[in-house]
Parts: sequence; structure tokens; C-alpha cells
Amino acid sequence: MLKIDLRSDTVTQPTDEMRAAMAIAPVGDDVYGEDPTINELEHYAAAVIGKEAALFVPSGTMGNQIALLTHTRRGDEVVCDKDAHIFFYENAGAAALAGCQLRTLEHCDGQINPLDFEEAIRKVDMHMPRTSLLWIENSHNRGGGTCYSMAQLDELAAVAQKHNIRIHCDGARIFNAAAYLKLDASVLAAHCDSVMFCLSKGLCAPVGSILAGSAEFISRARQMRKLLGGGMRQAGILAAAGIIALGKMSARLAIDHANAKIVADKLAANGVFINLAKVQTNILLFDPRPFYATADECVDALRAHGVLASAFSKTAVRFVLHNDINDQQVDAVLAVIDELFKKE
Ligand code: TLP
Repeated sequence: MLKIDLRSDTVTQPTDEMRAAMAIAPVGDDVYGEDPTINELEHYAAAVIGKEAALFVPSGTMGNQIALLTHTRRGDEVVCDKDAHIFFYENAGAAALAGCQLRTLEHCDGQINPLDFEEAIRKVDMHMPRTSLLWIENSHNRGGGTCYSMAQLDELAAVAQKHNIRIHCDGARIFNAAAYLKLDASVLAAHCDSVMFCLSKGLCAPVGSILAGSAEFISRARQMRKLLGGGMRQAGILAAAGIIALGKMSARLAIDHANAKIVADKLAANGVFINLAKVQTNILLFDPRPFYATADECVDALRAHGVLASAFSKTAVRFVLHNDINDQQVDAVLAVIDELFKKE
């Protein structure tokens, strides 16, 4: 039976080259700082993203939580948008671990308006928390893979600077944003005091993410990683795949974006409600009504035809294109769309 997995780019398999590199990677105890492959990945990642230092962490979630723990004090307020991964999918870690309150703002396709941000900043008052961090997500997952433009980032950064607030970028898919905007990822990260990006999504590494920032920030972050139990030992085996992910896999992300557009155009042509302007990267969201009453029903029908997708809300289905979806599989998805979304 056909099985095409569009649930997420987290499902990608490591490439043969990654597996070969993993088999021969020199390793050591990373908690002692002695894993040469992890050290190489961290130096390389810092250079690619344009920061002084970087830290290899087991997951994007841990990278985000370490960033919060490192930037904030208990009782601080962190401004993010109301669909941010940190708010939606991290088990209230901001409250449970860092003791922070998230101030969630409305957004436009995942992007926070600088005026809304400025309005949300607390004045100095004994009754109020300190606003210490602006949290942005680029590309934006629940926004549908949408990206901040450089002009939007410039404006947000100007407000943050004026109020002495630091910026963290959840850049789980920052290389997708960079490919869409035709900019270097380091340019997109330039205004941010810290950035997290995932090696294990569109870049296909089996495990791991990077947290990057100033040398001082990363030295404190290293301690927070240990606090959370994320100090790994001979994990150079994983970092070896990460080096290939970083060096070779971002150049092909445009293929996933082109495939996402092909699938989105087909959905639109069949009368499915999808905002084509929002299909910028490898994620697409669509509303399956009136063909299916709910996203869950649509996901079930797709699964019965061999296509796996995610229900993102009651009325939003998510497809994610990635390296393991080739041209034939894209064609097969188009055929399933023809079968399941028929105009009367
Ligand atoms: N996103 C996953 C799910 O958690 C929803 C997915 O399938 O898209 N930031 C962003 C923007 C993410 O999309 C994700 C994962 C993370 C952080 C967390 O990364 P991991 O899964 O490595 O902890």
C-alpha cells in the first residue's frame, strides 16, 4: 500500500552519506568537551549562523527551553505570538522550567507587528513582571511555513533595542526561511541574541539541534543543558550527521518549496480553501471543508489512500514536503487529491 508521509519533515531519513560519516566519526566525552566531531559541528554551526558560539542539543524543544533558562529570571515575561511552538507544543515548559509567563500576541501569518510588541512591553512598576525577551519563530510552523521579511525583523529589532529587550529566534526551519527569502541564514539571525535551529527536520539529520549566540551566552547555556540532562557523551556519532546536514542539505530545500507549491496549486484548482500567498516554504495548511466536516475526517480519508497528514486544528490540515518525497510521490499525492477533493 502506498505510504507517503507528509505529517512532518521530522520523519526524514538520514542520507547514506550521513550513515557512512556516523560509522567512522571520531568521538569522545562531550561533557568533558572532548568529542572532536561535536566540537567541529559547534564551530561550523556558529560560523554558518554568524554567532560567536554554538551548542549541540538533543532537540529543538530543549534548545528553546535552554534559551529561556539562559536569558530570563523567574517571574519574567516573554513576548511571543499566540501560535508559537514554545506556547503551543512545549508542555508549558516556559512556566514549568524557567518560571516565565508568556505574553501571547495576535499575529499576521505568524509575524508579530512591531506596534503590538511595543504596546506589550511592561513599564517599570512594582506590580508588573519584567519584559525580558522577544520570541520570534522563523519560518512559522502554525502560520503555515511563513517567513518574516528582513524589513519586519529590522523594525522589531529597533523596538527591542530601544527597550533593552533581547530577541530569541526559534529558527527550527530558519534555512527554509533563508531559501525563501534568498538570504543567508546569518542575515536573518543577525538581530537575534540567540537562535535555535534544527538539524533533524528538512536537513535530514537523525537527531539534534543547535543553539547559537554570544560566547558568554553559550557558556551559560551549556550549564543549562546539563541541568536538563542534555549533556551527552560520545554523541559525535550524531554530530557527524549534523555536519553533513548543515553543509549539504540546505541547498536542496528549494525543491521541497517547489513541491509544496505544486501540491497547493492542485488543492486550489480542486476548490479546496488554501491561501496560496502563504505557501512560502515546505509547509502548507488547508481547510478541508466542505469536502470533509473536520480536519480529522480529512486526515483519516487521506490515510486510507496512503497519504499521512496532520490535523493542525479542527479545520486545518498540514502537509509538509521534504527530502523523502520525490517527484513520483508528489504525482501520487496529486492523484489522491483528485480522488478525495472532487467538485460536484
Ligand atoms: N515541530 C514539530 C512538532 O512539534 C509540531 C513539527 O512536526 O513541526 N520549533 C518549531 C518551530 C518546531 O516546528 C519544532 C518541531 C520545534 C521547535 C521542536 O523541535 P523538536 O521536535 O526537535 O523538539
